[in-house]
Order: sequence, then C-alpha cells, then structure tokens
Amino acid sequence: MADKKATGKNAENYYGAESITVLEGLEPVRKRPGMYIGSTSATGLHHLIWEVVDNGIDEAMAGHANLIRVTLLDNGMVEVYDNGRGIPVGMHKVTKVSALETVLTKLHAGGKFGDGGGYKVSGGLHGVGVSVVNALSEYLKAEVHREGKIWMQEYERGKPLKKVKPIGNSKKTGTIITFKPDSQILEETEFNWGTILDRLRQQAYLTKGITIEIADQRKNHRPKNYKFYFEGGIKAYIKSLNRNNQVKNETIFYIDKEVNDTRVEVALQYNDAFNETVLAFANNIINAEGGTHVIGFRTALTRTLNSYARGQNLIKEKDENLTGEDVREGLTAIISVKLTNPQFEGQTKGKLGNADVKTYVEQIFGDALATFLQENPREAEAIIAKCFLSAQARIAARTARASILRKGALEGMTLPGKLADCSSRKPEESELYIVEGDSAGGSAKQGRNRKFQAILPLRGKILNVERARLDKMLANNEIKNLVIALGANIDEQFDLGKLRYHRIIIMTDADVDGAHIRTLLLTLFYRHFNALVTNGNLYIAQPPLYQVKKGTTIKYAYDEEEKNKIIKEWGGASAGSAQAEVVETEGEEEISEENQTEEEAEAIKTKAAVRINIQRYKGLGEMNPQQLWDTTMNPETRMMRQVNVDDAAIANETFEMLMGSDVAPRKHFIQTHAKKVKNLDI
Ligand code: 0RA
Repeated sequence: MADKKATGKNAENYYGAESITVLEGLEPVRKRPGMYIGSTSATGLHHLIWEVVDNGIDEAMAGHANLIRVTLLDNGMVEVYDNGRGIPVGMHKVTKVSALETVLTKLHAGGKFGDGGGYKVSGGLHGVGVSVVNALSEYLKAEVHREGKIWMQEYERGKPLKKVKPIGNSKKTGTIITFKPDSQILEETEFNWGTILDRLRQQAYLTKGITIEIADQRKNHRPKNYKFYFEGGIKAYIKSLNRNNQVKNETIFYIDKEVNDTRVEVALQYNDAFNETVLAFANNIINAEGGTHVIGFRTALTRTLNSYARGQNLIKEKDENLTGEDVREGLTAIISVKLTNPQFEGQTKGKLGNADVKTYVEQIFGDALATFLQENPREAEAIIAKCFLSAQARIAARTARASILRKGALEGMTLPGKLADCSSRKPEESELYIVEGDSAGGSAKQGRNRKFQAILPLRGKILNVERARLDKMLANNEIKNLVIALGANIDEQFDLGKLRYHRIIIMTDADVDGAHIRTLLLTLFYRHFNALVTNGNLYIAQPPLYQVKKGTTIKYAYDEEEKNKIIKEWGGASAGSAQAEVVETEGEEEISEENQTEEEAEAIKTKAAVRINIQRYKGLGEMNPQQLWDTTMNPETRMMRQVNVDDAAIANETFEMLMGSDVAPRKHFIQTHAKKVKNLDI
C-alpha cells in the first residue's frame, strides 16, 4: 500500500510544538480506569493488549512494520513486540524529557500525539495510547530499537524508575512493551487465550501482509504457538467464513483501492444458504451497527447486479428488478475502509458516520464488481442464478399471500372446532375470549354466559409472526383458527365491518409464559389487525391475584394492596399481628384437620371467627368455572383493560427485540430484565 508517512520530514519534525495538543499526567487514568478502558473486568484487561498491538498495527498500516508478536510470559506478564519504527527517543520539545518517556507517562488528548496524518487504529474508537497501559500496570518495561541503539525505561504504576538509557546496540527498529496488569485496579488479571487468538486473527485478516505471532508460555497452561499471516487479507477471511458452505462463485470478488485518502477494501462470495453475513470495519474497528460504508455497498450491489443481468438479457425489459433482499440472500461480504478521521455514531459508537465514505464505497465497489462480472462470466452467472432463486421464493410467497387474501377466502369458512361460539349473532354484544391453554379454556367454556361469550383456547405459544410470511403464518392452525373466528380477513383485506365480536379479550396466566403469549398476541393484532386495535376492540382480562376467604365469605384481590385492605377490614393485619390468624397458601392447599397439632386445632377453634385464608392464584387453571365467571368474565364485576395503540406498539417493539434476528439486543434485554421477569412469577 501507499506509504502514508513518507513525508520527507525527519522523525524529530513530528515533534514540533504545532503537533502537540494537551499533555497531562496519568492520575486520572488510575482514578477512573473505566473511562479509558471501558471496564476493569476481563474486557478491560484485554483492552490493554489491544492498545499496544493497535500501535503496532498502525506502524504496519503506515508501511513500517510487518511483524507483531504477543507472548504470555511465565511470570504473569505479557510482552508485545513490533518491528515498526520504534517509539521516538529524542528530547521532546514540550516536556524536555525523552519522547519515549513522554509517550509512556503523559495522556495526550487528540489522538496519537506527534504523529502526522495516516490511518490509525489506535486513534480510533478505543485509542487511548500506551500511557494508559502504563498507568494500569504495576510494572512496565519499554525497549526501543532505534537509531542504532536499544533504549530502555521501566515504570511502576506509570512512574519511571530511572531515565531512558541505551542498554546496547541494534541495527533494527522496533518496540517491545512488557507489562504486568495492576491487580489493585483490575478485577481480572488472567488473560484468556481464546479471546486473544480471535482478536489477533481478525486483525491479521484486516491488515494485509502482516504476520502476527502469539505464544502461551504461562505456567499451568499448555504451551501454544500460533502464527497468522493471510496473503489474501479479507479475501482469506471470506474463504474462512464460507468454509462450511457450498459456494456459488468459486472466485472470490476482491477490490482494494484508494481515493481522496480513503482506502476501500471489499471482498464477497455467495453461498447456497439464506442468511446474509456482512462484516464492516473502519480502521480495523468492527462496525456492528453498520454505517455509511454499508449503505454505499448495498446500493452498489443491487444496482450493479441488476444492470449486469439486464445487459445480459437475463432480466427482460418488462420484468422486475432484483430487490435488495434478493441480492443479499446467501451473501458473505467484508467491507473494510481506512480513513484519517473516522466518525463513530450510535448507541455503542459502532456505526460509521462519515458521509463521503458512502460515495467512495459505492463508486469503487460498484465499478470493480461490474468489471468482475464482465471478466468472470461463469461466476457472474452463478451469482445471478442465486439471486433469481431468492427472487422466485419472494414472488412465490407474494402469490401465496394474494390467494390467501383473495376476497372472501378466509371469510365464511367453517368455524374452527375448538371455538365454543356464542349463540348471539349480534357483534355489538358478542365477546371472544382468547384463552391460554386447553384447561383454562375448559373452565372458561363452562363458566361463561354462552349467549354472548365465545371461547377460543390457544394451545402453547403461537407462531413467531416476526419472521414468518403470511402463507406460513396461516399454515399455523392456532392463527388460522383465530382469523376465521374473527371473520374479517387479515392485513390489507381486514374489514372491521365483518368482525364477529366487538370485544376481543386476551386471557392469559399471570406468569412469564402468560406474559410472553400476551406479547405475541398483541403483536399479531398490532401488525395484522391494526384497525381493530385502533378502534378499541381489544382487551386484556384481569384475573385476580388472590382469593381472600373468611368463613364462607370470599373476596378477590387484584393486587397486593387490595389484599391487605381486605385483611384489615376483616380484623386481620399484615404480617406480625396477633389479632387474627392469616393463613397464606398457594393453589388449593389448606391446612387439613389431620395435619393439625393440638395447639393449632385449639388456636383455630378460638380464633375461628377471624381466621382468614389467602390463596394466591398462579394460573387461570386454578380457578373453577364459577370462580372464573365471578372474577374475570362477569361483565358486572370483572376488570378489563382496553388495549390502546401505544400498548400494542410497545409490545411490538419488545417483540421485535425478543424475536427478531438481531441476537445481541435480545441477549442484552434478557440479561437486564431477567430479574424483573422473575418478579412477575412470584
Ligand atoms: C509516536 C510516534 C511514532 C511512533 C510511535 C509513537 C509508536 C508507538 C508504539 C507503541 C508500540 N509500538 C509503537 N511503535 C511506534 C512515529 C515515529 C516516527 O515518526 O519515527
């Protein structure tokens, strides 16, 4: 690649006052380590290695290094070697001490100080400088081969032990940083071999021509030696990603080109699977949230493949273009851009924001792909054939959808056997209870008023509507039954005027599964029967949480507060009181006569008048038909919550996150909400 730093200046010129921004000591780093390395857990610990390695990668990207070696030593330290130019050792114009000491003991805001221009990994997202590593190490040694000598300085917790001094002669250049992470600051000090291997392998793929060696010499660890060198760079990365797939184009597409100080590298290959694997990087930092480079890539991909297919008359004049989805099925691609001033945006700073990068990627990649297709007609044919296959599947799904939605196709069909319909034919007085589980469904059927209440039991979890297409969705019996019972079709054919019930009531258990099924149903209604939600036809039943009993008198409580109120009213009290005996049970369990001790029996006799029994309902199935009617279904006494569009939209969002194909946010949600979810299921 181009030597970005061959400016003709000598090394000392980089240290002119003009290029120095702010210099300050390392105390802030030890005080607030999280600000600099993200965390003090294992992630932060490994960050220390990445920081030093990134400096070596920068040397390689600038054309000055081709070897990095990371060694986990037997004394708990790690050694990172690179054969770059070596950290400068001359006197620093501002600090008046060696540049080496300055680099290791001063924080410099505004990127790697003193180094002009060029793409940098270390100045990127988490680039904090080697001084941060020094600050967070109980011991660090820097050795620099430069200007004919080996220069050395040692530090403890960021403080130099002596001045920088030459300890020998050397004809080579390079830097060796050896450090021991400070256990006073880092909660974790044991390096993970797999973590290091994965990261450095990826860096080797992204830095063409570099060799990265990794050795494990730790006590109590199997000795290991790895060496990564990928002649093809990201092309080799693609080959590795597709190693378990049947590929479509045997020759991997590859381009590496620079315009206006922006280097664009793209490799791609299609396989016979359906998923899309596109990894995007800016200055070797992965952009999990994509960004302008991904947008430019997608635009060019769709446009170029369509234009090629039309040029070859593979798409006829009157035929439709391939869509973005069609051209991304089975695609494995890597987009790697390098630029001088990357802007990272988004929640986790994982999205590239530089607007001009879109244009550069679109141009460079688009032109190169067009050339590739012209020069490799067999590969081009295989790629286009794969895209057509995807298009056909899409069109088949659409046709299936059209026939499903054909006017009347879903109306007037025989009502499902599981539906216990009401006798009334007046929608305005009719209600449909959608009940979780066959057993609760049975109770509801017996307890209902059959004149105006219909019951549809749903078995288990309904299909994940997020990813299913309409044809597949309606192949699911539970959903099909529901659509037919409602009698008003679905999606754009949905007709509010044909709705057979004006109140549709979701009735699920008050536990995690119940909440999940409710979310699924709300999402289904929100997406496919939206007018019904907007019109206020959808409700959520509110079964009581407690039954409170004194003698033969029964009251129901819908929350904790209400329960305590009833107990108080009846002369009982919250826990700890001697006024009344309060017995809490779960399910139907009660203290039976045989299990009573004499004392208990005596106590119950004397206090019989004030004995209060509390039963907590876990599921609808615990209520008998009469109880279900009294508490949840009788219009005179029941509580119901009308669903508004906001409720449904929130459910939809939650659902999208829980069920969508994006795995990371789902994990995050489950981790951060795990406790809350548990609490639901008291
Ligand atoms: C400041 C300026 C230059 C290089 C470096 C630092 C540098 C730092 C590290 C850390 C590990 N390996 C490194 N290699 C280089 C530019 C030097 C020049 O212009 O000669």
